[in-house]
Amino acid sequence: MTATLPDRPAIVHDRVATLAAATAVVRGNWGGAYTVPATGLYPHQWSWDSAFIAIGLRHLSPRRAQLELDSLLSSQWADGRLPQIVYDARRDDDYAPSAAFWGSADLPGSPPVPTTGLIQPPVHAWAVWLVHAHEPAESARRGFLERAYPRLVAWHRYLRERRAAQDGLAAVVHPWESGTDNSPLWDDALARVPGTPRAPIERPDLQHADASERPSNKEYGKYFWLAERYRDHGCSDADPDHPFVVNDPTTNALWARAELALADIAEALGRDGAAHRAEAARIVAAMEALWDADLEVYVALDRRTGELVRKATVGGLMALLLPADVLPPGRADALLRTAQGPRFLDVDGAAPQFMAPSYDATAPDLDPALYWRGPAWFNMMWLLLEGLRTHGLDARAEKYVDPMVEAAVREGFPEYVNPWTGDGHGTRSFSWTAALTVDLLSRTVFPEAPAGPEENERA
Ligand code: 2M8
Repeated sequence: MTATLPDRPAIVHDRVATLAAATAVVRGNWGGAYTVPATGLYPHQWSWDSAFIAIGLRHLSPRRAQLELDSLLSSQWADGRLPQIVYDARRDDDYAPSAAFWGSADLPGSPPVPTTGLIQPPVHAWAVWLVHAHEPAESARRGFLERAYPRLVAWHRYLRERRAAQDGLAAVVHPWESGTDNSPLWDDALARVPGTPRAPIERPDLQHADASERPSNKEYGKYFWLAERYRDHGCSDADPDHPFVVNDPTTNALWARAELALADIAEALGRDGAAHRAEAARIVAAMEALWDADLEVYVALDRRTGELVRKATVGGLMALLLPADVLPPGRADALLRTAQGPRFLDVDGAAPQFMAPSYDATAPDLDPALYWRGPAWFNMMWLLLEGLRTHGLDARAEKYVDPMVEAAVREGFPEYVNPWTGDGHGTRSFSWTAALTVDLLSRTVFPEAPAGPEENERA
């Protein structure tokens, strides 16, 4: 199969070999009940990573995909939150902040396993639905939806009651909660956060990734300070002076998308999905507060100042995951213009990006190699391709698949890449890069993915 990347000669990549290589990475990172994002840099279970990983795993082993999500859902707090990280106690020195830092066992309503108190974007209900819909008989046989549905409802209730009480939009209280950790969207809010935590700032991450590609020590000081503050208030969401409270466009768009998935799940269980569809519509209506009509993208809203953060990021396009009739009139067209324009895919440009940068390609401070400040991420591009498909641009989406997965395999399934050259950055053998490669190839190229040894687990 021939694919082209800008500024590179035609590339020959073998879809069968790419699928096999991606499958090997996903299997290699399996830890028994879930998949670590990367064995060195990220040695625990991460919340939204598990959702993306399950979307790939469903092609390899529906049972394993269910287990991935079941294990995350079983780490739910009494208030419904799904934690950002579920720790593997055996690896507690290998990532910071550690389970010991959070001491979740001492916090009210925490689960029996050690976790952080923070959250990540709510893509889980959609992942549960995609895993179910891939093999409904297997899902029904194991009662997957019956088990997941009440937990997902509780998770969304946590967002609504604890994070969205003020204006109907879910707020993040730490950049880690957004999943887009050091996006330029957080710079202004972080500016008022002290960088002097009590705990020593540990950086085991720098043993696995180049310091120039990770957040700085200055940023880490603020990250630790904010995490301490949230923990010291019992992770209760009741701290009126918490300095970082921001409405994130990615979190809210994915929440609305996940409500539609909850409606599908409810209906598959013979219940009424109408309340979930109404909730999706309510979130979309609340998101009008985040719409920037000049940039034609959703942006962030700093709840402490009431100011919009008027910067275009790939997360601001995620409302494309919602059908046109759920969005305000004309909104899908505006988002598609932005997605395909110079800030992101630049489809009519001289050297179009082969993946959407995480941050506005026309911004003078874009850095194509620096963590969430310009490089392209495979989960965001996968979501954007889903968004194009949602609005009937299947053929356009398909054109990106080969260059994207070719870069993934050539660079050893990197955490992120330069959106113009495809050069890899961050850690390698990164699970969601490999899992989403499996997904893209399995469903668009190989509807019948080669069966692996896990097939035996179906018994
Ligand atoms: C990155 O975030 C973690 C903190 O959660 C980190 O930088 O140490 C982000 O890319 C996040 O989106 C991702 O879930 C996590 C694990 O892959 O890594």
